[in-house]
This record gives sequence, structure tokens and C-alpha cells, in this order.
Amino acid sequence: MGLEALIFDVDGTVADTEEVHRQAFNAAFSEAGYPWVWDRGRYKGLLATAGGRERLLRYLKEIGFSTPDGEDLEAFAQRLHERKTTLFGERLAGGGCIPLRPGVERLIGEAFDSGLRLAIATTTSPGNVEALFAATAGTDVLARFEVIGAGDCVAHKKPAPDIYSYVLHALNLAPDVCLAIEDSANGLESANAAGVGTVITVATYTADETFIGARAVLSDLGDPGIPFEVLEGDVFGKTHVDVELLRRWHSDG
Ligand code: XBP
Ligand code: MG
Repeated sequence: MGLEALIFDVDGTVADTEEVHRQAFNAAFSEAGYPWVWDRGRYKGLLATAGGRERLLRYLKEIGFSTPDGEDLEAFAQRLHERKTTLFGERLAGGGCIPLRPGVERLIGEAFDSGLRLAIATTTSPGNVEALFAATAGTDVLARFEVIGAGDCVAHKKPAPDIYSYVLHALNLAPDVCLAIEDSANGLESANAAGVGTVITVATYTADETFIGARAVLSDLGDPGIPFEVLEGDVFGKTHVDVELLRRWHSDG
């Protein structure tokens, strides 16, 4: 059976967004009058928990925070996270904030033109996905994705397989005719647990993670004349990811 669909993660994979997420969290904290500042080191540790709301809740528990008026901690985290989402969207819409990663727009176009079906499997919210594309490649590029699996449409976020299972179900495809592109160990675990073979393009916050079971680990997707760096795996003589290489990884998997 040949390759039929390509599934993209968003944060770290389509764009290196985590710094913008981190800044939006800090802005939400400061605006609400809390002294919390997540520096890069702290954020790196917190990223082990996928999902911004879950990450914030974990932090609040770690620091032993109690809400001033006895509000439920989860409700508090949800409210503060909603504000962070608004601030994140405003930062993206502000422009000049964050480009798509090398080769992403090209590969979306090539995959679409060659008849591969496209989907997204992400932990972040549908609104954030739209804001990212609106600020970069445009929503017409996002419209090429047949399925957008995002945020709270599943009960358990990555590394659980739920989001990939959701996307496979929506595509009505078996996992063995799909390939995923991810940037993190959490994402790899999620895709593999759903049976989807995965290629990693490492991002700022994930470069030192361990990627057991990935088809290949690359610096990025590369572009013609701007080769990727191969960190692990076989790229069959290629210097950038194209549909032929995706098919090769798929048939050899
Ligand atoms: C990325 C995440 C996201 C972002 C924040 O994981 O964990 O939660 O950090 O987004 P992945 P929200 O790339 O594996 O999907 O605050 O909107 O949750
Ligand atoms: Mg990611």
C-alpha cells in the first residue's frame, strides 16, 4: 500500500512557535498581576507537559499556588490560559513575529499537488493554527488541509495517541498509509502509538531530545539548494524532503 496522507504537527514543526507561546504566558502572568516569569530553562522543563493549559496547571501545583478567592485551580488555569491564547494570537497578528520553518510551505504545496491528503495533529487550539497560517503562508494554504485535529477535540494530549487516532478516523485511513512530521519526543510517541511512521525536524526546544523509532531525524525539511542536516536515519541521497523521499521512507518503514 502506498503513502496516502501526510500529517503535520504545528508547534515546533510548521513554525518554531514555542518562544512566542512562552512570551504570551509571561505577558498573561504579568498583566494579571502575578510575579511568575518562565525563563527559557524553566519553559524547557515545563514543555514535557503538552498543552498550555495543562502546563500551566502543572506549574501552579508545583509552586503550591492557591487561588485568592477559593476558585477551582483548573478553572483559574483555564481562564489565565485563555488570556494567554489571545495574547499569542495578537503577537502573531502583529506580524514579523515568526516565519514558517524551511521547506514547510513548499512541501505542503508539493504534497497537495501530488495528490497526498493533508492533515494536522496538534496540541494547540484550532484558533492558534489559524492565526499562525493567517500571519504566514495564508489561510488558503491552511485550506489544503482536509482534517485539523487540534487542542481539546481529544481527551488526552500528546504523548497519548488520541490526536493521531482522531485524525486517522476523520481521514478514514489506516495508520500504515500515513506519515507524520513532528519535532518532539512527545509528538513522536503520540504518532507512533497510533501506528503512524514519523520523521522529526528538530526545533529550538527539542533539539536535545531522544527520538527512538523515528524514520529520520533532520535539522529541518530543507529546500532545493539549502540542504537539511541529517542527524539520524537514511535520506537516500536526498538533500531536502520531497514527496519522493516521503514515499521512500514510507515504503521502507
Ligand atoms: C505543543 C504544545 C502546545 C504549545 C502551547 O505540542 O505543547 O501546547 O506549547 O499551545 P505539539 P497551547 O507541538 O506536540 O502539539 O497553549 O495553545 O496549548
Ligand atoms: Mg510540536
